[in-house]
Amino acid sequence: MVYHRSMRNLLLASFAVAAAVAAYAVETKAPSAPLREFKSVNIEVKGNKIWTPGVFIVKKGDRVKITLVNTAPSGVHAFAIEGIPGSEASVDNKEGANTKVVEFTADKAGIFRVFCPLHIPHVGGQLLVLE
Ligand SMILES: [Cu+2]
Repeated sequence: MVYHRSMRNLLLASFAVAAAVAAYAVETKAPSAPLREFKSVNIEVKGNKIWTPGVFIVKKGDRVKITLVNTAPSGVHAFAIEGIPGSEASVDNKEGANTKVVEFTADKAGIFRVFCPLHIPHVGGQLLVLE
Protein backbone atom coordinates (compact mmCIF):
# COMPACT_ATOMS: atom_id res chain seq x y z
CA MET A 1 0.00 0.00 0.00
CA VAL A 2 2.81 2.38 0.91
CA TYR A 3 4.51 1.44 -2.33
CA HIS A 4 1.39 2.37 -4.34
CA ARG A 5 1.15 5.76 -2.64
CA SER A 6 4.76 6.61 -3.35
CA MET A 7 4.37 5.49 -6.98
CA ARG A 8 1.23 7.60 -7.28
CA ASN A 9 3.01 10.59 -5.77
CA LEU A 10 5.93 10.09 -8.11
CA LEU A 11 3.54 9.95 -11.08
CA LEU A 12 1.74 13.12 -9.93
CA ALA A 13 5.08 14.88 -9.50
CA SER A 14 6.10 13.80 -13.02
CA PHE A 15 2.88 15.23 -14.44
CA ALA A 16 3.43 18.49 -12.55
CA VAL A 17 6.96 18.79 -13.98
CA ALA A 18 5.70 17.99 -17.49
CA ALA A 19 2.95 20.63 -17.19
CA ALA A 20 5.46 23.22 -15.97
CA VAL A 21 7.79 22.47 -18.89
CA ALA A 22 4.87 22.74 -21.34
CA ALA A 23 3.78 26.08 -19.84
CA TYR A 24 7.34 27.37 -20.06
CA ALA A 25 7.54 26.31 -23.72
CA VAL A 26 4.32 28.18 -24.51
CA GLU A 27 5.47 31.32 -22.70
CA THR A 28 8.86 31.40 -24.42
CA LYS A 29 7.47 30.70 -27.90
CA ALA A 30 8.19 33.67 -30.16
CA PRO A 31 5.05 35.68 -31.00
CA SER A 32 4.05 35.42 -34.66
CA ALA A 33 5.21 38.31 -36.82
CA PRO A 34 2.65 41.04 -37.53
CA LEU A 35 0.89 40.91 -40.88
CA ARG A 36 1.06 44.19 -42.80
CA GLU A 37 -1.66 44.38 -45.44
CA PHE A 38 -1.74 46.78 -48.36
CA LYS A 39 -3.84 47.30 -51.48
CA SER A 40 -2.17 48.86 -54.49
CA VAL A 41 -4.02 49.83 -57.65
CA ASN A 42 -2.50 50.23 -61.08
CA ILE A 43 -3.75 53.41 -62.72
CA GLU A 44 -2.82 55.25 -65.86
CA VAL A 45 -2.43 59.04 -65.95
CA LYS A 46 -1.48 60.65 -69.28
CA GLY A 47 0.32 57.50 -70.36
CA ASN A 48 2.09 56.91 -67.03
CA LYS A 49 1.33 53.55 -65.44
CA ILE A 50 1.49 53.70 -61.66
CA TRP A 51 1.02 51.22 -58.82
CA THR A 52 -0.51 53.42 -56.14
CA PRO A 53 0.30 53.52 -53.34
CA GLY A 54 3.80 52.59 -54.47
CA VAL A 55 5.57 53.05 -51.15
CA PHE A 56 5.25 50.36 -48.49
CA ILE A 57 6.77 50.77 -45.03
CA VAL A 58 7.17 47.73 -42.78
CA LYS A 59 9.46 46.42 -40.07
CA LYS A 60 12.04 43.69 -40.48
CA GLY A 61 10.44 40.31 -39.78
CA ASP A 62 6.90 41.43 -40.72
CA ARG A 63 4.79 39.31 -42.99
CA VAL A 64 3.60 41.44 -45.91
CA LYS A 65 0.47 40.92 -48.02
CA ILE A 66 -0.17 43.20 -50.98
CA THR A 67 -3.40 42.94 -52.97
CA LEU A 68 -2.79 44.22 -56.49
CA VAL A 69 -5.63 45.53 -58.67
CA ASN A 70 -4.99 46.52 -62.27
CA THR A 71 -7.39 49.17 -63.59
CA ALA A 72 -5.08 50.55 -66.30
CA PRO A 73 -6.69 50.37 -69.76
CA SER A 74 -3.35 49.49 -71.38
CA GLY A 75 -3.43 45.79 -70.46
CA VAL A 76 -1.35 43.49 -68.28
CA HIS A 77 1.04 45.08 -65.79
CA ALA A 78 3.44 43.34 -63.48
CA PHE A 79 4.58 44.03 -59.96
CA ALA A 80 7.90 43.10 -58.39
CA ILE A 81 10.14 44.20 -55.56
CA GLU A 82 13.81 43.85 -56.40
CA GLY A 83 15.53 41.27 -54.19
CA ILE A 84 12.31 40.04 -52.53
CA PRO A 85 11.31 36.50 -53.57
CA GLY A 86 7.53 36.01 -53.69
CA SER A 87 6.77 39.64 -54.53
CA GLU A 88 6.28 39.12 -58.28
CA ALA A 89 2.93 39.01 -60.03
CA SER A 90 1.52 39.65 -63.46
CA VAL A 91 -1.91 41.25 -63.24
CA ASP A 92 -4.45 41.36 -66.05
CA ASN A 93 -6.82 44.31 -66.39
CA LYS A 94 -9.91 42.30 -67.34
CA GLU A 95 -12.90 42.72 -65.01
CA GLY A 96 -13.10 39.73 -62.65
CA ALA A 97 -9.47 38.74 -63.29
CA ASN A 98 -7.70 41.96 -62.38
CA THR A 99 -6.63 41.10 -58.84
CA LYS A 100 -3.61 39.19 -57.54
CA VAL A 101 -2.13 38.84 -54.07
CA VAL A 102 1.58 38.62 -53.24
CA GLU A 103 2.87 37.60 -49.82
CA PHE A 104 6.35 37.47 -48.39
CA THR A 105 8.31 38.02 -45.19
CA ALA A 106 10.42 41.18 -45.01
CA ASP A 107 13.45 39.41 -43.59
CA LYS A 108 16.08 42.03 -44.38
CA ALA A 109 16.16 45.76 -43.64
CA GLY A 110 16.70 48.27 -46.41
CA ILE A 111 15.14 50.11 -49.32
CA PHE A 112 13.96 47.98 -52.23
CA ARG A 113 12.82 49.12 -55.66
CA VAL A 114 9.19 48.46 -56.63
CA PHE A 115 8.71 48.24 -60.37
CA CYS A 116 6.83 46.70 -63.29
CA PRO A 117 9.14 44.16 -64.97
CA LEU A 118 7.06 44.37 -68.17
CA HIS A 119 7.44 48.13 -68.63
CA ILE A 120 10.61 49.61 -67.19
CA PRO A 121 9.50 53.25 -67.76
CA HIS A 122 6.53 52.47 -65.47
CA VAL A 123 6.47 54.85 -62.49
CA GLY A 124 8.14 52.87 -59.69
CA GLY A 125 7.98 52.87 -55.93
CA GLN A 126 9.84 51.60 -52.89
CA LEU A 127 9.55 49.09 -50.09
CA LEU A 128 11.15 50.43 -46.93
CA VAL A 129 11.96 47.75 -44.35
CA LEU A 130 12.88 49.31 -41.01
CA GLU A 131 15.41 47.59 -38.72
CU1 LIG B 1 3.50 47.93 -66.46
